Amino acid sequence: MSYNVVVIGATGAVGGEILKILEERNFPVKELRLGATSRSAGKEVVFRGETYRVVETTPEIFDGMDIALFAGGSASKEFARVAAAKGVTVIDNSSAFRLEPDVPLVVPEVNPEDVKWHKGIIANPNCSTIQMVVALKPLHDYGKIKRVVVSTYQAVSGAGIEAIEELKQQVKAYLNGEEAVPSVFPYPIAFNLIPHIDVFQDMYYTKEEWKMVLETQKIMHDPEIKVTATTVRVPVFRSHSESINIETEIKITREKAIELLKKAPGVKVIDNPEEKQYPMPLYASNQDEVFVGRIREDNTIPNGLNLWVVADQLRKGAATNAVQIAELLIKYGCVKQNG
Ligand code: 2RA
Repeated sequence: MSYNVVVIGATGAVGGEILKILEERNFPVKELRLGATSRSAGKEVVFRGETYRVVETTPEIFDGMDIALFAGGSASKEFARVAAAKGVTVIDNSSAFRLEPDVPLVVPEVNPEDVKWHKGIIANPNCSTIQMVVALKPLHDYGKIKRVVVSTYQAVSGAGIEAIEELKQQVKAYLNGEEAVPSVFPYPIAFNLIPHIDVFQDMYYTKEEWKMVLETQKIMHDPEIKVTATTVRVPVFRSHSESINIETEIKITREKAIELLKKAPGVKVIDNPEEKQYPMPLYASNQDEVFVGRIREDNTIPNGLNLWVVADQLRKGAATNAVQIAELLIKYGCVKQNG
């Protein structure tokens, strides 16, 4: 069986990856439509050797479609409920619906069954949350995590295609002795770090930091897990890294953690200090696994563990996770066919 699929935000960094991944995973696409803002309408995109013209997103684009993949941004608020009302099953990568009680927030390696209770919209979590929960799930199942302290090192592509250009331009400018003028970010990102992602909210934490707290609790079905986050933009093009410290109820040794993580779906352990082997963004890019390394016990508390977690945030942190959700929906028979 194949499905009519519409991708909204098809020309952005995540939209482009969604199309690549639909193609790579041989997703059963019958008809494909591509929507974007009026600024990007008219652009051409090649999918499975055929050229498609991107159109401006309007309510009509959803007519007769079965699955809508929203790459993120303001289109979600404007059109996701419209699409769902037309019987289209929406997978949404924006933050608009993630914490709504009637919207499942799904990471297929962690809470796949949640897709079954969707009411038209399934939310894709934030990139930094996805890679963290994939790594933490097997440890939580074994030792029950009480507290997580996470610091992120987030690539510029998390802020879109313009942010990639901004880093390139600023590196060139800096090396030419010219001024690096910021536009996407509040300060120069080349040769710098910016401890500020998204807007500031309660208690001087940013929205990105609150996402890691609240989304983790929803995905793990555990409002008791305490998470505190510091999210930082770094001058890396692709793949987010995270330094994670956890405290568990039951002690998890380094050896046990490695054993659990090696068996966990979607996880690849790279942890061989003698050979200088650990995950790094350059090597995680364009892959779907969540890479975990630098696994060591925290000797300042009885049951603590430190981890270093790296993943391609455009793929597993966004597009791959969204397409995996679509695959799960099909597997569980949770997609209405309208076409
Ligand atoms: C970022 N978390 O990296 C965002 C993307 N979803 O800015």
